[in-house]
Amino acid sequence: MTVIEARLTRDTETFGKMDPYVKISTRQQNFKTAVKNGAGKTPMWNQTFNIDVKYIGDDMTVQCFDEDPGSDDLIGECTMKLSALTVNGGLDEWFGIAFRGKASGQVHLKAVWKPAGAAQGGMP
Ligand SMILES: [Ca+2]
Repeated sequence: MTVIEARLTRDTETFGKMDPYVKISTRQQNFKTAVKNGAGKTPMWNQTFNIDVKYIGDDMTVQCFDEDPGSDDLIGECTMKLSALTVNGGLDEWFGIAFRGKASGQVHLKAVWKPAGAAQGGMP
């Protein structure tokens, strides 16, 4: 799956521009993109990760953070089923993210689904 870019509407910086990165979490794996220093509300990553899909009923969480000295600020997040990556051979979509129930931007994800003799289990 490739984390392409984001358009953020929430700004966690009072001064200067945000330093965004994306964290992808599944039950088995965690991935993090590079930090785009000073990219503000329109970061581009174009970074690809291999997500090992064991159970397509599992959730995947996409979180966008602003790196800060000390603790990073969460800009927004969304959760989807891993099955979303496997439908029609993949996806190329913008996913809305939210912070405390309020829309805070969109993250552009692209995924190509390659079955690797994957188990078909895990469906509810
Ligand atoms: Ca920052």
